Formats: sequence, C-alpha cells, structure tokens
Amino acid sequence: MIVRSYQALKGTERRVDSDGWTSVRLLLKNDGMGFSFHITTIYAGAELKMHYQNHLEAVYCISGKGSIEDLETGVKHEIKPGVIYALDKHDRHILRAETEMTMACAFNPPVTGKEVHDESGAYPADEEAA
Ligand code: 9YT
Repeated sequence: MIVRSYQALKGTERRVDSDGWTSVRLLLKNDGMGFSFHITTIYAGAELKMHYQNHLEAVYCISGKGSIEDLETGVKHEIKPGVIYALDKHDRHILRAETEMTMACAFNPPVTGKEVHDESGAYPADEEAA
C-alpha cells in the first residue's frame, strides 16, 4: 500500500513548476499503478494550450473556475468544482483559468516525473514503455 500526503510532497522534487501552473505528482510511473496522479494548481489568468499526443488525461476540478476549449470543434465548456474532463481522443485544447483552479489529474500511461511540455503542448512518449 502506498500512503502519501500532498502537504508532505509539495516541498519535494515531486512538485513541478511551469508557466501558469504547478503540479504535485502524488503517483508516478515507478509506483506501478499504471497511471500517474497529480494535484495541479492553475494560476488565475493562465491560458494553457495543450495536446497530449502520447497520453490520455482525465482532469477533475476541485476548486476554482475556468473553461476548456476543444480546438477541433471550437466548443467551450465551463469548468467548475465537480466537473471532470477526459481527453479520450488526445484532444487539442486550451484551458483557461478565470480564478486559481485546483485540479486532480490522472495520466495514462503514467508520467515519469521528468517530462516537460514540448512546443505542441505534449509530453514525450515514454521510451521505456515502447
Ligand atoms: C490540467 C493540466 O493538464 N495541466 C498541466 C499539468 C499537468 N496536469 C501535469 O503535468 O501535472
């Protein structure tokens, strides 16, 4: 069994900071769960264009308010506490935070913790998993 605390991990290398967001990775690939699990804070006013070509991601909004735009269709959805979005088609999207948002995110395949977004807003495929 793995038991961990967000409070304990947020001051360690499991916290990753980037433009407009910070994320604490509570579960990573080497935990062997088949997915990774992150608590991500999106800063107020952030506009994040992303395209996870190598991963599926589900994101549940715990707090805050914003929107997600599907860049294939142009459709926008309101994101608020209780709403989940799942990028089941590796959907190109823009996440906009009106206020600071706290999100719980699961990635399949799991991220290793070393990834950074490339210019297309993707994380690279895990070479070891191929
Ligand atoms: C909501 C979202 O996808 N934000 C980007 C960061 C990502 N959740 C991560 O790497 O933890």
